[in-house]
Amino acid sequence: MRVFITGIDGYLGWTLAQYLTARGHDVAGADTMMRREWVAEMNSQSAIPIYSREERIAAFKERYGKNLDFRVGDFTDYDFVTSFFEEFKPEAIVHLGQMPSAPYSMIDQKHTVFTQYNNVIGNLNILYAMKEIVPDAHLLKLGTMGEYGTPNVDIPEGFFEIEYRGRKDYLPFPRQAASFYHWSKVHDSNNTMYACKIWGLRATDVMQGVVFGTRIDEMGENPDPRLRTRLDFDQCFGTAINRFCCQAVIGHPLTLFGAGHQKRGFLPLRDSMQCLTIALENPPKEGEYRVFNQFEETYTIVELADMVQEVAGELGLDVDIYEYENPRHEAAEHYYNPDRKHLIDLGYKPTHDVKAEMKIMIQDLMQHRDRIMEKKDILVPDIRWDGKHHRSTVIGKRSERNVKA
Ligand code: USQ
Repeated sequence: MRVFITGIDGYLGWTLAQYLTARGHDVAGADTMMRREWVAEMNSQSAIPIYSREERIAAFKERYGKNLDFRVGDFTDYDFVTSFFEEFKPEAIVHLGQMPSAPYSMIDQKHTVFTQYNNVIGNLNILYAMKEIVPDAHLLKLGTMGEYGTPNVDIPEGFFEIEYRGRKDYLPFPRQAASFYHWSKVHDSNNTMYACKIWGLRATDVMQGVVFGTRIDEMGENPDPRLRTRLDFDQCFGTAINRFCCQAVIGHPLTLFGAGHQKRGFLPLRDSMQCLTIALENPPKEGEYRVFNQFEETYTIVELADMVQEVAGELGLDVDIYEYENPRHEAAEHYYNPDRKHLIDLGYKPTHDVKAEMKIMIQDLMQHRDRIMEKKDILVPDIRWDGKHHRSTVIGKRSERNVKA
């Protein structure tokens, strides 16, 4: 299948290009290369060194024997999108090329507007380009579990049956996002659903949980460093487990926001690749807009911090867990029970061994301890949802209350 990946230089995109090529798909892609700049703006760097576009393309050719058409371009530039589609004629588009950070979107007016413009307009351009050039292609759009927020009822996969004043309907489940970034994804979901309805496009909207991990088997046992994907640990682009593993490697206390009772869906990088591929290889029907919730399991943040502490301990790393003042506006205690049936029905086999994955990560990261150490001062967050930015203070060591939680 000819698969076009937007965001091919990113954490997921660079990995997916390899995963799909190893399975015999024909991949091309584009990237603004802006992720590299955003992380530099955070005064940070990827813990795993990443190489230039040219070096990545050369390593790709050596390992997979294929010339990768990987271009630099902006998806808010409609001419760029249409000219690439005209040439490559994708059968599927995996849209990963967006600004992915909740804290980054909450910095100030400029960052909020940039996030929503970049994400919403880029997605609209892709929808229009599909309609004009490849109307039968399948859009696999990366959404987020964060679109739903944390309602006090079970979370279905996109839609639910509702009875109201004696009448029934099958409607989109309410979205209650918790950052302007997450709202940008909600806007994308609405636009994508509508485009399928009026133009007969086919799309899968993936509500993905928080991804963690440093590698996939396809990269090889001792991967060529040019094939490795990035791994961020700053407050904006590092996600919870990835940050905790980096913190453990340098002996920095794990940064629980609040007591860490927030519950989220998580999945290893290899599961994310498996799920996206299952969705690609089982496309929706013409005009169908479907929603998949994509995660391995739900955990509280403190459960994850405990696991990282335990695994780090087995590797001889002594690490504390601290509670910090939560810079975000999010529910500290809440019900959380999302479905994830669609992907399982199509054959998704969750990895389940989260600790084994953490162990691989920590071992990988131990080789790059110096790169994390160099940036240790940026680990504690200072971007706050109320706009009154200041570095979060320590509330105390992981509390007794948590041990019983
Ligand atoms: N958290 C901590 N300590 C940290 C970092 C995070 O306690 O050092 C907590 C946060 O308060 C939050 C939870 O961990 O409750 C998850 O935070 P995160 O930064 O790992 O993830 P999030 O901001 O939700 O965003 C990430 C990705 C985003 C994706 C989303 C999926 O950056 O692109 O959409 O995960 S989900 O969370 O399901 O919406």
